Amino acid sequence: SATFLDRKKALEKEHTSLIEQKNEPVQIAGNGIYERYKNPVVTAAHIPLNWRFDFNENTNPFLQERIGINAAFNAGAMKWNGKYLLAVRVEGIDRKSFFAIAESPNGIDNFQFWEKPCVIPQTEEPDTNVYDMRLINHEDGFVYGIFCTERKDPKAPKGDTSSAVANAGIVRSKDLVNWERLPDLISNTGQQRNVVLHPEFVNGKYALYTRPQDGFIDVGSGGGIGLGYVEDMANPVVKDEKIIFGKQYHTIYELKNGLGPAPIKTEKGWLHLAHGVRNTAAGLRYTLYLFMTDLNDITKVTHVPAGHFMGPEGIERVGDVSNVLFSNGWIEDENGTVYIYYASSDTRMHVAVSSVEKLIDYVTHTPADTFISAGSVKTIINQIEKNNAI
Ligand code: M1P
Repeated sequence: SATFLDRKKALEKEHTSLIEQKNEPVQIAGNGIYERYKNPVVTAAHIPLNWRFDFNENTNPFLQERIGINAAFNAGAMKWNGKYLLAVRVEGIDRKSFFAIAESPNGIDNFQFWEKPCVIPQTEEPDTNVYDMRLINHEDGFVYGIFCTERKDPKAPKGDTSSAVANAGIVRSKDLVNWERLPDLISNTGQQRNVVLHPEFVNGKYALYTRPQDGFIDVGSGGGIGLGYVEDMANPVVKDEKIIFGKQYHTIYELKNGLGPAPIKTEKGWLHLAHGVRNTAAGLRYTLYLFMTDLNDITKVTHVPAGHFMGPEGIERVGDVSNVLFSNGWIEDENGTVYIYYASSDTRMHVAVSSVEKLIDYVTHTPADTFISAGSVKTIINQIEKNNAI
């Protein structure tokens, strides 16, 4: 009918104009470290219409949305065949997350999803929910996707229908379409989330950043960013796991932290992007921070600027889980530009743009935390006096 066709046209028009909307840096003097971009790069509304609507007028005369999408966030990222790819955590209104690849020609706008969402083979124990995939182009020739797999806690008492167990699921691919599922991570330090593969071998072994935790949400006596080694990804037993960046009282990572994407190798060291979580009267607050590790000893943290690198601002502060910035993807371009893909409040994806040079400058010259107020005052006075002397 005319109404059906009009509605279809209107939906297509809206969708196309969203996808084709040009992005631009936010016009403020900024902090000189990165530039935020005005529009979110991927949202639930970017999901292709034919994933959501049955376009057969006989079976869907009102052209109703049959499959609703709630959010698109926490994306892994990599450059692939000259395109900027995001492995987006898409969350349906049925609460289930899955992965789907969105591709952009320039890294800042025009992200379009591939034809179908990723098909992740299952292990013997199906994943109830999967999310937060890190994409790692490993020197062994495979692209790995390391993600969180969540299942109901088999030890949950009767009537407890929310306790869950988190672990790292592992897939690998050579074309990002056909994924081979490997066994889930085998670690003896409890549950795992925010597991990331180091892109290079370390003494012939795979090195994995971990985040052991006692419970599903609470890290408990565990926590911190760990590092352990795996000999064979087809039998991913983590050995010699030790914490390289622990949580600490009265910091932005007081309650918990977790690594974001795989680190970027620079001449000064490995650049890391992570998230830190603190508690507030309004609930948990997630911010992003950077640190650097030694090129020859990846367990050694060499630089940690005080405080957060990015915190939620404006619209970013509001969403399904408010006051959250989370990142598990960034792309270093051939010219040293770094595209930092971050999600706000478990709802949408954004980009901020920096460069390897700027990030090294930030990490190596931003004053470190003194962990006490008097120390912060001293750091400020030191800078005032140096400025006065100019
Ligand atoms: O809701 C905020 C984030 O919470 C979890 O992160 P973490 O394990 O560090 O607490 C994850 O579930 C993440 O997906 C989510 O964005």
